[in-house]
Amino acid sequence: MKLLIAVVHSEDASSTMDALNDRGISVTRFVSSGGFLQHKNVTLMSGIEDDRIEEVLGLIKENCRTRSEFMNPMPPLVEPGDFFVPYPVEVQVGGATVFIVNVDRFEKL
Ligand code: 2BA
Repeated sequence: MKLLIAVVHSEDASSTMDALNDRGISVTRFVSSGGFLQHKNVTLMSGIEDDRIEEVLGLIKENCRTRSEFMNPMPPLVEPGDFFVPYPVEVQVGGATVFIVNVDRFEKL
């Protein structure tokens, strides 16, 4: 068994969870946020049999798309008389960031 941890865009989380649940795959959702953009995202956690990993990755890929988001860079220290125009920087986010780790043991007690 593997534990799949996927960080997905908030707008893609429900459709991804629905697609997994429709195939009988259990999934737990955490509200999270990215350290770089400090925007809300969603982390999905799912215990999966090894032979279903590719199916699950396919469903995540189908439901999560890449987006452009903007961040405002921190202003530098400016001297009196200087000025700083904060141009937003475009950043590509997603589709999904996925970690797959081995599970030593899985129990439902
Ligand atoms: P954030 O940390 O808010 O990052 C959002 C996007 O900003 C990233 O998209 C990437 O394009 C860019 N980015 C992140 N850190 C950067 C940096 N130090 N310098 C320049 N650009 C940077 P994604 O790579 O698609 O990541 C989306 C979200 O997935 C991340 O949100 C974070 O919550 C999570 N994530 C990505 N890689 C991760 C990792 N190695 N470990 C844990 N979480 C990760």
